[in-house]
Amino acid sequence: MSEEKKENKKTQDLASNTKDGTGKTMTTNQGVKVNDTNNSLKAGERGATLLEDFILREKITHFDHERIPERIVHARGSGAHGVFELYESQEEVTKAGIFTDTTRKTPVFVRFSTVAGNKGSADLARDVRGFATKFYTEEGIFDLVGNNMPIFFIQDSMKFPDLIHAVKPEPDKDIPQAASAHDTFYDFVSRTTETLHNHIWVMSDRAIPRSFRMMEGFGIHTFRLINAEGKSHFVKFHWKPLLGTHSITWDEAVKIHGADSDFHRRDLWDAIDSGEYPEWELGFQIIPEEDEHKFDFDILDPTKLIPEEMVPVKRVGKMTLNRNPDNFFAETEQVAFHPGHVVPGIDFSNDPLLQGRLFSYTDTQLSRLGSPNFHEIPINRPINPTHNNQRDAQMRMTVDKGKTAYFPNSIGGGCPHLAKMAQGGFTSYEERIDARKIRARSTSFNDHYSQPALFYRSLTDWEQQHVADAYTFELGKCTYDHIKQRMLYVINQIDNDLAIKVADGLGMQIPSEIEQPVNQAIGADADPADHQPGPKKEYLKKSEALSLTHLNSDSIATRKIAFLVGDGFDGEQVMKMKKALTEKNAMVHLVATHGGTVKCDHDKDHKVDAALLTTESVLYDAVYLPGGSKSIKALTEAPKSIKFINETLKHCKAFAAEKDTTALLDKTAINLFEDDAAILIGKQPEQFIKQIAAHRNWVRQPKAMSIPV
Ligand code: HDE
Repeated sequence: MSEEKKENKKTQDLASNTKDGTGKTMTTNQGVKVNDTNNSLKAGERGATLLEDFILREKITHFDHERIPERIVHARGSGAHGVFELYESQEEVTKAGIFTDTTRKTPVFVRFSTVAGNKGSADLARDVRGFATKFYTEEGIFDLVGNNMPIFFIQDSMKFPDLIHAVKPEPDKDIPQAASAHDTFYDFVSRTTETLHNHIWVMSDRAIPRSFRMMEGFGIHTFRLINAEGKSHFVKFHWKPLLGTHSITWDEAVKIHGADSDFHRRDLWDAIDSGEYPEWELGFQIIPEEDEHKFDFDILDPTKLIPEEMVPVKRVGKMTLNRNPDNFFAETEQVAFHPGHVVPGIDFSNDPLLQGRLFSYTDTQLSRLGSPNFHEIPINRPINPTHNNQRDAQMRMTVDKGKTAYFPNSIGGGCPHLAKMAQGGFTSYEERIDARKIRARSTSFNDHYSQPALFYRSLTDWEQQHVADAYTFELGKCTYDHIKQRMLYVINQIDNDLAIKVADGLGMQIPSEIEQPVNQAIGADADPADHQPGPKKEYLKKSEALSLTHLNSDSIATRKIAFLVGDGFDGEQVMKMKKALTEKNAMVHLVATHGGTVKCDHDKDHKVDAALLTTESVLYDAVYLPGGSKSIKALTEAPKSIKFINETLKHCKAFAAEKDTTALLDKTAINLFEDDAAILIGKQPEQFIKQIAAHRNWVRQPKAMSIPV
């Protein structure tokens, strides 16, 4: 491990609990050396097993209890360690040490996740991705528990169980797994119009990212930052990936499900393992208190984003993920995040979704991790010392000395003592409140259509097409016509062109009116008329930052490129292209007509990374076809190679081939495309590199859709 990683205070802290059995003798949990772990103790060689066998009992008992309940949402995930470094002090807005002290390297642990599927589901489900970061700061834990989309489905925590019950598998048959394309979800969405903004993001390519490393992250809620003078500013947190934002097509997602259901988890692990550390910059959108009511929407409403054109994102520091966990269960599974874990300098707003979350996250750990002592689990404990009068409970690890577990006390010298605010004691922001206790939704939250419409308008043509296709797919899986009709009605309120495309795809008409009010998520005594979505406003024509094309990167680092070869491939061409790509830190795989080794035209053996039979084009970012007549002949006789190339073309990826490859290319769909910037025949590696960095040539899409693979 590098010196830098060893210096990470959380890594040092975890070391006291890390065990390595290499070179050690096996013992029982009680420390007794084990002589035989293969045979139970029996009454005679062929006799019954004896209850006395404490070695067998311990081994089986531990195994029987290995599982803990999976997370009720975000069950499937992947984690990594890293570090956060601040660019310059943000003391004008916050007194938090991580945001004022530029000399610190704050340890972090991040967990990415899908939301709806269970722990064993596939990575490429169309879904929101969780993006949860635990900062182990000198002043305690700060958790930024966000998602890869800047808004949420609902406005009040009270609706969360309804939302999740609607999207999870239908309770009678427990189907479908990790999929929102079913009746109960759309029954709920079409009646709860506040969901429409997050929902349209889920219909977009944001919901099928190429990699966790290529997604943005958002804290969603408006939080507060508090400076040393006690002044508060509202803030929205953003993570911006330095690799840019990239997605894949739905057709690829469906195929990746079968080809590698661990695609995202493997991608994160492999990148960190090979030293290609993913990086994100942390951004603040700062809103002065006095501007709270300046917007056309309520900044406490978590279904609204603040367009970056209205309040720019200031990048304040960088997070680098540089170490894979040693143990998935101990770290990634047992890590417990909580949006209520804040440190002095950070505080909450009255966002009613955030307020409910502040209850939920400790509560859920009590059933998932089994005890209020979950903060003592190594991955969860802070790097600064903790002292208080909380005591006992299941699995208590700390041995608290002394007679007193109460405050105030004189016997214990009044300890542990309190910290004044000036000494770093946490004090809640003294917000002025003058209100009636009321169970209601603010009418300032009533605009349900303006921002979904802004999002759709801000997308490129091809992104819009993907959204229309996604709605058509999802609603096509619903069985009740009245649900589809309500959905068409509300989509039409967002955007008429979009609704027409979806209606055409479904073979249905857009209803001009529906029998009940659209929004039914109201109290029994409320007047429905007061809670219908307000008129669509257009306070911004477009927000460039909402399109995936907004964050670009020239880097091809960690992109996976397949070199398609058979015996007799042109070794010099392959060496030249491989050198050019790997110098830019791309990963090259020789994909051959068979496994083992494959010969180049100089009769030299090269290790095959994957046989055509065992891999799929969807696992790669681009494909290169070198020459060599024998190799091309072998590939021509392997039908999978034609499918491989056709899929690469269909998914709008960069494809480079040498000139003497026409015997194979003529059997593919390549002749459909003339002057395609990302289809390069006999061109230099530099041009290929440029196209790989661009990720996709989406202008190819309309024609590419006609390739029948
Ligand atoms: Fe969560 N959420 N959530 N959530 N959430 C959980 O906590 C909950 C919400 C998010 O990798 C659970 O430890 C409620 C918004 C992430 O371990 C649970 C409400 C956002 C993760 C829970 C929300 C999130 C969770 C399940 C509405 C984005 C995974 C296991 C009031 C800002 C963290 C657990 C990880 C996990 C409750 C809404 C993000 C049950 C009640 C909004 C990334 O406590």
